Order: sequence, then structure tokens, then C-alpha cells
Amino acid sequence: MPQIAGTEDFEAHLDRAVALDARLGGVAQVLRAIAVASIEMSGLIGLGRLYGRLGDSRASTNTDGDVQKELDVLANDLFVSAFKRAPVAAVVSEEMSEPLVLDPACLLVVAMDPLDGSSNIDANVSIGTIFSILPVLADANGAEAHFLQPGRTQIAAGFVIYGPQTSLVFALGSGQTQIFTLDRRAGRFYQAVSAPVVASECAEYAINASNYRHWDTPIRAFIDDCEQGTEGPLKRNHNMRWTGSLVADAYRILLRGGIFLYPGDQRAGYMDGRLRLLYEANPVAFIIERAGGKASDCLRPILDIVPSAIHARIPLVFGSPAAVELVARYHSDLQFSAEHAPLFGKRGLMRL
Ligand code: AFP
Repeated sequence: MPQIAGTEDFEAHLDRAVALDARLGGVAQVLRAIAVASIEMSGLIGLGRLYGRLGDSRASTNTDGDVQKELDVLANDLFVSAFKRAPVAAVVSEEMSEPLVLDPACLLVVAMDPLDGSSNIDANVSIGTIFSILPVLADANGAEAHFLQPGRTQIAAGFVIYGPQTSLVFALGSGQTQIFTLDRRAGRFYQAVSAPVVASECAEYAINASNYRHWDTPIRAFIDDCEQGTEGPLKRNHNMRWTGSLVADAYRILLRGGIFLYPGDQRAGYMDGRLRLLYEANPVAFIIERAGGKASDCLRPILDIVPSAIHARIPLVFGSPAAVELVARYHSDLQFSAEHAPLFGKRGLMRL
């Protein structure tokens, strides 16, 4: 089967970007390192149990307090090794409690979730590597300071999804989002979708509905309205998808629209939701915004938020702009939220 004629390969794409803006030279080297490491990751994941018990839990836990899976640690080591061969000053990872300093003379830092969705490894569901590339701060007081910048300062960001296809989804510099897919026969990534645009409207929502009883009223009201379909105030039927893998939901929304919600809720430790600002919300927000979508913490644009700590959590809502704006209205206008909630009569504004 020949490669689809005319599709640009990843190397040529980066060369062209650097030719247009020489300042992107260092970032291009980091992206090349991510691509090479992800090809190795893709091969290991593709073997599944033939490679080993990748989904087995280890005695160790990560910053989440989550038990680490074999593949979490393997992925972290693999990408850290890759960044040692690239112009990277320091790395923050979900699998490491502190920043890892590599070459302090370099001008870039990388925050990553080396393997997101690891609870899906043994279920053979798409999982991913999520990355955020930031410029170092000239006056930083310690390695951590470089990472406490709002996501709008990212120079490049995105994720690799290890699914039926292994695809590298990223935005670089001021460019639009790009999707490059791995041709295993050649061992190279080729452009699959140039500048995808997130559909402005949304007929599909992604949320873990088992947490309904823990949600605040605005989220309940929005989901209730989605479930009311054409009989409700949104006047359209909705479908629901929840893969339990951020990169899989993000990839689907990038290509067919929809809205993803992981709000804060009343469970212990979930006041700010489950997802991390630095290496999950910011990279996803970066590629979604560059594709015409929106990303918020239910109210504020994700990319404007200054992280309070390197592993800080943040509520995350992203996807079709009209839907993200509507969720913000349910939060900013509680009267609107209350009047919209068809079950308003059965509950007050705030949960008892
Ligand atoms: P794991 O890496 O522990 O599998 O978590 C995946 C994730 O961070 C993100 O990819 C999913 O969207 C979200 O958690 C799923 O969370 P719930 O298991 O609470 O639905």
C-alpha cells in the first residue's frame, strides 16, 4: 500500500517551520525527540502482554497518589532519556514529584504526562503522551519557577495518541493544530490532517456521569439540559462518549466537535477536578484553541491561568466554542442555571 501521495513528512514540516522562523530551531529538536520516543512507545504498547505486564501496578505511587503502572515508569524513563538528547533545561512529569534539571544552559523546559490513561492499558483502549514546551524564564528562582507560567506562553504543545493509529497532534509557534500519523512501514510520521477545525456546535458531551451526585448545580443543570434533548432548553438531542482517556476524547472532539468536562466536585481531593493544569489541561487547551475551539476551568480560559504549583489540578472543559461558552454561562449566571435546570423545583441553587 503506497503512502498517500503528497503528504508531508514530519521532518520536512519542521524544517519548513524553522526556515520561516529560526527561533523555532530548539523546539523543533524537542519535537523530533518526542516523535522518535513515541515510535518506540507505540511499538511497546502495540505488543501489550507480549512485551510484559505493562498494566501491572507497582508498589510506588505518583504525585497523584495513584499507583504507578509498569508502563507509566517505562514511558517516563524513555521520554526523559529523549529529552537528555534535546535542548531541554528541565522536565516536569506526572511521574516525578520534583522538576528534573537536565541542561540549565538550554532555553526550553518540558512538562509531560508520559502516559495518560494508564488504567486503560490492559483494556486495549487508546492512551497517550501529553507534552507542553515552555521558554525558560531569565529571572527564574529555581527550576520550578520556569513552569509556573500561563499556558498561553507555550511555544509548542500537544499529545501522541497510541490508538488504532499512532498520531502526533501538536501546534507549534503561532501555527494551527496539525495531525501527523505514524506509517509503521516507514517508521515516520506523515501529515494526516492539516489545521483541523473544531465544529462550532456540539451534539456530543464527554463526562464521567457516575459522578453526577458529586457535581455542583451548574454542571448538573448543563448535563440535565443535554439529556433533555429536543424536549429541553437546548432543543437538540445529544450523544455521550466517555473513554476514560483524555487524549482519546480530545482527538475525537478535535475531529468531530463536542464538549469534554472534568469539573471539580465534592469528592475529597476533587475540588479542582482530576486533571493537571501544566501537562494535561494546558497542552490540550493549546491545540483546541489553535483549532478554533475553547478551553476553560468552567469560567476562565485555561491558557490564562497561572499555575500555583507544578502538579496543580484544574477543572477542565473544552471543545466546541458555543458549548464551552454555554457552560460558562451556567456558572456565571446562577439564575440562568437554576431556571434551566428542569429539576429546579426538586433542588435548590446549591446542593444541601
Ligand atoms: P489514568 O491515567 O489514571 O488512567 O487517568 C486518566 C485520566 O487522567 C484522563 O485521561 C481521563 O480523562 C480521566 O483521568 C478519567 O478519569 P475518571 O477515571 O475519574 O473518569
